[in-house]
Amino acid sequence: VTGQTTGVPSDLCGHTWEALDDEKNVHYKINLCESLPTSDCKGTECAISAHDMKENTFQSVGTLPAQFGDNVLVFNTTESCPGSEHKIQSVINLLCGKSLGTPEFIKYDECVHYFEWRTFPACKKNKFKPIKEVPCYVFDSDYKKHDLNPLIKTSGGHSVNSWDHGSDLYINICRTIGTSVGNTSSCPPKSAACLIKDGKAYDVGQPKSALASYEKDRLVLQYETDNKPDFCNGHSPTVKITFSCPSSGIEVTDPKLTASSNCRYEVEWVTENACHTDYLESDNCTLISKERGVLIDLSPLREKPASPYHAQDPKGEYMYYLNVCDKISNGECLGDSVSSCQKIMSTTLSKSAGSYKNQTLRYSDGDITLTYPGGEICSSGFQRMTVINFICNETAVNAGKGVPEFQSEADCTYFFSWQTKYACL
Ligand code: M6P
Repeated sequence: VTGQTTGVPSDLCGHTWEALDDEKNVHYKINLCESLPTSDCKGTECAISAHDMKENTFQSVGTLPAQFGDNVLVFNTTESCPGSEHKIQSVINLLCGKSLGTPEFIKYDECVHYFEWRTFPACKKNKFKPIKEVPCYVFDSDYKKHDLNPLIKTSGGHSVNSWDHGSDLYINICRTIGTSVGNTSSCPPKSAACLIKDGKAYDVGQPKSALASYEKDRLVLQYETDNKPDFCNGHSPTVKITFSCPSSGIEVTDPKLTASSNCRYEVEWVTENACHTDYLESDNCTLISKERGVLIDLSPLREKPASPYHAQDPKGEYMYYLNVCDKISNGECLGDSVSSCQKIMSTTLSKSAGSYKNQTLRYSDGDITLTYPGGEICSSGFQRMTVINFICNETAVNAGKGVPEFQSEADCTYFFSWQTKYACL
């Protein structure tokens, strides 16, 4: 059975995805378009398997074909749910996201396994569809998730430090550079690695296969292309990017070119983004990591919901109301869990730009960010989202608490910076 026949977005086919219920210790494999090996599914074929890691048992929790409509995928089974009339099922709710993303386990209720997946095929009008993108996360042998989605640029690339001053290498992560602006504006849109040499831009690698891991705390992404620039001595360029999670005492770095003979580029990037996600993220207002010697607590920034912080954009078009790790209720953006509200000054309208329910506090490579997803939907299908970057300032205004400052908007994601003593570690 193929995905095409059921209308499953083809961008999500061709890969076995993984998700984790870390409370119950269940590891899921998900293939929307082709059956998994029977060894994953207790002897039958299935599309979604659940591996109970405590009991070491496997179970089919969904078979093909999926029913697909309104961005919801439903996978049925023929197995009865003990103590009820219905059957074991899985439901995946697709939401518009700016990259391929990853399926996330949400809950298990009455034999139904629920997942949520923020992914570009769920957006309207192909809004964030790249030329090519590959899955950008892995589960390691300890079933810990490593996710490089935060490094993906919607378009453009990261600059690679190189010893060769005559040329500049740019890489996007897991995704093509696309039609971009700035330094990569002359790059071939289908390249994910682009070399600018003597003022000319060359495609030196396109994404083909998913991010992989062959060794603990090291992730590898490989790009290739059929394009053969003259300076490659007859070879087709390849790019191998190795990401490593810094172990104690090792500093994070920018992406660095470590080899480049005959256009075989090797890039090394020591970044905490390569570490497992539970080391980097928290779903509440504190982030404690003994291993890293990190203790972040943003709860002193929380204000009364009726008197939230406010910030205006430089043009004065919008006023934003924000709270930290809590809701706002100042009469704008009605809703019971709005944490970021955008008031449109020329009208009486206001839009929720995100909620503290499902918020993420993340500390990676020195950056503290708080993300509020789940705001009101834009015409692309993307739910407005707020990202606040907290910066250490021991002498911040407002008795050291500081205030949010609006930075920019990119396709219904709103970025703020916030200097505060509570970001000093
Ligand atoms: C409003 C504001 C903007 C946003 C725009 C999106 O004007 O919320 O920040 O970019 O809506 O408009 P649309 O839904 O038409 O894409």
